[in-house]
Amino acid sequence: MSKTIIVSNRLPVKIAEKDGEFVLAPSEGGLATGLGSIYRNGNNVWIGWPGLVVPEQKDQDDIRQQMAGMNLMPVYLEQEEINNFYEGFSNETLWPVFHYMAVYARYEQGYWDAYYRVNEKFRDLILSVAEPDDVIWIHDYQLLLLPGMIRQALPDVSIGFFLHIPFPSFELFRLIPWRAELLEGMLGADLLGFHTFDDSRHFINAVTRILPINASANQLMVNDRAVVAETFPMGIDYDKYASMGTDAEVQQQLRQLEENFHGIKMILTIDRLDYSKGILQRLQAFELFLQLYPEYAEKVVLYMIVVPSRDTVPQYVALRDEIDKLVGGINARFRTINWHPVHYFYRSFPIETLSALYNFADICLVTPMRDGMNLVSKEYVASRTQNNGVLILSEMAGASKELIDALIVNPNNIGAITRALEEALIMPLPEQYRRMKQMRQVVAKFNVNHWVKLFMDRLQEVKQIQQSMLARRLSTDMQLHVQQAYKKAGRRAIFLDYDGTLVGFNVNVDLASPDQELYHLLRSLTADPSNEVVMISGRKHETLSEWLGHLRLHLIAEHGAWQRRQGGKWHKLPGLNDQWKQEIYTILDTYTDRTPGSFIEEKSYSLVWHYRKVEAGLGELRANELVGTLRYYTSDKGLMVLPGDKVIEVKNAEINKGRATLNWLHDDHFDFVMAIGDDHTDEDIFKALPEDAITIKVGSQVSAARYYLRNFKEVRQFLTTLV
Ligand code: GDG
Repeated sequence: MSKTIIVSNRLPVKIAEKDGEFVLAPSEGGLATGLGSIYRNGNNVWIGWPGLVVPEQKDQDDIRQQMAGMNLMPVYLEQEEINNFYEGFSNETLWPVFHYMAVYARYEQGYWDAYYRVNEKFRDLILSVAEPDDVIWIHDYQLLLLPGMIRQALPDVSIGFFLHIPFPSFELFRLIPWRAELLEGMLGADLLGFHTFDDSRHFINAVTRILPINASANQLMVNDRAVVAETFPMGIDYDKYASMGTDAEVQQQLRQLEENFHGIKMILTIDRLDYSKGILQRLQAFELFLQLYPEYAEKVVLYMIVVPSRDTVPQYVALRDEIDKLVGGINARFRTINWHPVHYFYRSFPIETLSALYNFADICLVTPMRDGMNLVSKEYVASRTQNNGVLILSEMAGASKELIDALIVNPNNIGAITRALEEALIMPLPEQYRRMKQMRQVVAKFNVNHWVKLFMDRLQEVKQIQQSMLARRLSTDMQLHVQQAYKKAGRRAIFLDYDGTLVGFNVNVDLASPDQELYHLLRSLTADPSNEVVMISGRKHETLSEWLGHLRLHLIAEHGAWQRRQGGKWHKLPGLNDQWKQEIYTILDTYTDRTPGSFIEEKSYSLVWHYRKVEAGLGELRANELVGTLRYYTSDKGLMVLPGDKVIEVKNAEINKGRATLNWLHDDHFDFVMAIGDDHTDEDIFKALPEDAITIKVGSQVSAARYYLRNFKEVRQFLTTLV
């Protein structure tokens, strides 16, 4: 039976050493809860680092054995690996760049080497237990190379990947010297999950800019494998936070808080120590607030928990010192005999304490500079079962895309945070109820179990898409069938598209003339008297004459506007008009003027706007705009707008490769009909031909064709096997 393997840098476990013995206890993080329903079942397992260095072999064995009973498997790391892989590449290279703090990033070859080696270490342990029909779900930025490494060893295994931190814009990501390797690693997965739409968009953008890979919407084709990048905003264990308020221990702590802070409004903030969390800016905002609104003296406190983290990294040490200084400064400046404004704790607390604080605090202030999601904001919302309380939330946190009823602020705007604090403090109860109720509904519905289910279901769907694509691939076996049918047939009609089908994509349209190999292939194909080979292209008839006119080929040009039987003259489709061209030309011309690198190609019955030489991104943007404009102007003129590979073509609606194909076949009988093409316009041929025809799409996108081949090289190879 297939199993599920969860992989993350840290295992969901706490290990304490007591009298030389290791005591293991499950840790209660959100991810552990959400995935608990998975990894604890049957043969399933969670693989990761246990969180401490265990030098002795016998201790390693002891922990491994204890973990086996908990469905956990440890990857042991040495101190050097923790320094370079974890604190180094993960936290001093990837973390700052992915959180838009590129000035903090260090690009050290030694860090990268360790990152690579540790990813290999994870791979080896996974491969020792994984089987081809297992599902592997890998988490987070410490393991970006792992999907690719596993894919190499197990080409068909199902791999999901989820990134818990933001994926930065291409302009940031490209700074990393190993950017291509990182993307290739990630693309080993079948499904890549991100917290927000922007993250997945940035990822797709980085892939298409850095690697020779095309995307269609959120699907990327990686060597024939469809890889999907999608948004799965992570949720929390809603029920746990919603019900914890009634826990005896929490109640006890709540009473204590009520006693200590009677008549005082509490502003709560909870973060791991990190420069991405905006802790300094938040303190500055609170200081400004106390200065601007002196009437709140003795009436409000900032209750700030900072959980120690990464305190061997220099920036974190510096940050901690600065927080100390700022807190000290504010308290010294504003405190009275009965009151000091900032209650600051640099330590972690049991979850009961957090729950009591979530229940007690009037305001939760969450202002990260960047945050993948931010679970604290959701935990506060889930805890507010009375629907009162106000959440102030940074627009840079992934959570702000869902919790739109929070007071949303730009964390760099100290003035705005200050105003939001005042707004929160005076917000009428009905308004608090309205906002909190909406947010609680969101957090309740999109909880962590929902998140896990959505991701796992989607991963399964992606696998199915891949399998159905695979079934269409014209494999060597299938080719054999086609060869047999070809041999048996007495009369054959073969329709071949030109660009993208017989030759590759060329930035210069005029440079795509046939090479010697292609001439040779076409000559052999047409030498067989049983073959009628039709070159059916969108190119101008003059071009086809010049390149191919001397061969024993039938030619159809401009998608069917012109036809020439072998040895005969060119005929154009009767009744076509080209009066429309002038007006449309003017529109295309304005786009050409605005878009450096674009140009217009004029054919007898069509106009083509080319943008293959335009800056990546700009071309697509203008093309989208242009299609919109053209649809409006062409709707009443009997014209069609066809977006293609870096082109947009406008032509008479009567012209269509499918119709041209049927016309050509009219009144004739063939016992073997085959068509090969790569773009939109070839779909008309595939649809027009009878079901028993051999239709082959070049490229594995969705198509009406029965089979597909990967590229023009495969087409040439395949045709060669026929002759
Ligand atoms: C990364 C991304 C993304 C905090 N203090 C204590 C404590 N906590 C718990 C909170 C919360 C968790 O830690 C913090 O989660 P965040 O989401 O706020 O931040 P990161 O740790 O940076 O997490 C983040 C997340 O991954 C999930 O994808 O949201 O954007 O950076 O659950 O309650 N727990 C206990 N004591 C504490 O003192 N027990």
